[in-house]
Amino acid sequence: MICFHNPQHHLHAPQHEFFRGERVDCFEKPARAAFVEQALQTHGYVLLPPEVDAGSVLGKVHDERYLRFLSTAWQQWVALSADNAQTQPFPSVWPVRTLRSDVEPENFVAKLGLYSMDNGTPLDTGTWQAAKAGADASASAAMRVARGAPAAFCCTRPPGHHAGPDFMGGYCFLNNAAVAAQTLLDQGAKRVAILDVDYHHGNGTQSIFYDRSDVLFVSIHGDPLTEYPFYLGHADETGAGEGAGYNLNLPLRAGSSVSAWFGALGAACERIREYRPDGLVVSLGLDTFVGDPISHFALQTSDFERLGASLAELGLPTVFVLEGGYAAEELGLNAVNVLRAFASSQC
Ligand code: Q9C
Ligand code: ZN
Repeated sequence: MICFHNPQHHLHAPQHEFFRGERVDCFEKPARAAFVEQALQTHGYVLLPPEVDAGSVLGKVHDERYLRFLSTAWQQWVALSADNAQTQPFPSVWPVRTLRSDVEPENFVAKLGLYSMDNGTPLDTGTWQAAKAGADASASAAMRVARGAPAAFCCTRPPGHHAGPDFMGGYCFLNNAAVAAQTLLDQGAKRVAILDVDYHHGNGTQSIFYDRSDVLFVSIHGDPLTEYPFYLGHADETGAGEGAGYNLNLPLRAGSSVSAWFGALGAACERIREYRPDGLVVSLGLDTFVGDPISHFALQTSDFERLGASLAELGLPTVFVLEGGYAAEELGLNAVNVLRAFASSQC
């Protein structure tokens, strides 16, 4: 399988995040991608650097105002004080209900709140460079599939599926899966399905395509009643306007069994078949793994082979995009197991 990687991912390496009120080391760290790259190479995969500029596609899935902010945020932060180069900015105020989000404030932290859904997504000096190169890698994988490759994998971080049209959150800045789907459409696909198997609901991806029928979004995730992102991902979110009927959420309670998870995967695949898409984008979060430190499903390393084989049965040109997964050392084999089982079952 064709694999793209993100040669700039290490430029996003924030020091800490907040967890239960305490500063802790970031779960979303460079070692994650390094372990996946290493496992891919061990299994004979070649890692290609990005070969497409995602710039124009990014403008179709994110708001211009947000992209302008994100691409200059670190410079804005450091311009406030030279010491800021050693300090991570965090938002502390948000435009919740009744407050205005149409006027961009001049205060930097207020801007950061306007463009963030949480305080768990720290910016670093190279966040934009890393996120943009990741979007380029995702567009590159989609472009290869659009040109006839049966499948491609984008090995990148930071992840993307929590990033919405105009906000970052959940360690995500640019929505790589949305970039892949939009690339397939721009290259001639009429319908694209996105299947999000990350433990957390892909709220950003859902929001980007919620009122569109050319992208079907299907997600299996921890029930937002108790799991991040909390405020989206319920079963009654089925799409709006043109997009009515083209969004399917399959929430499972935290602690659900492996057999319940594969039951949901069966329902997801059935809906995707019915949609008859020209291509599939898989938001490949690996935080469904039993050993994940922040998630509560129980997939074993061998279950990722079963996932890959099930996806191959759809018989669709497929772009895999890495999302979450925080048991860093195990990510490599879990990712490789999905890809190898997919490739060996694909007919
Ligand atoms: N502050 C992805 O898997 N909250 N994002 C964790 C620590 C956010 C996970 C709690 C979890 C986001 C792409
Ligand atoms: Zn996740």
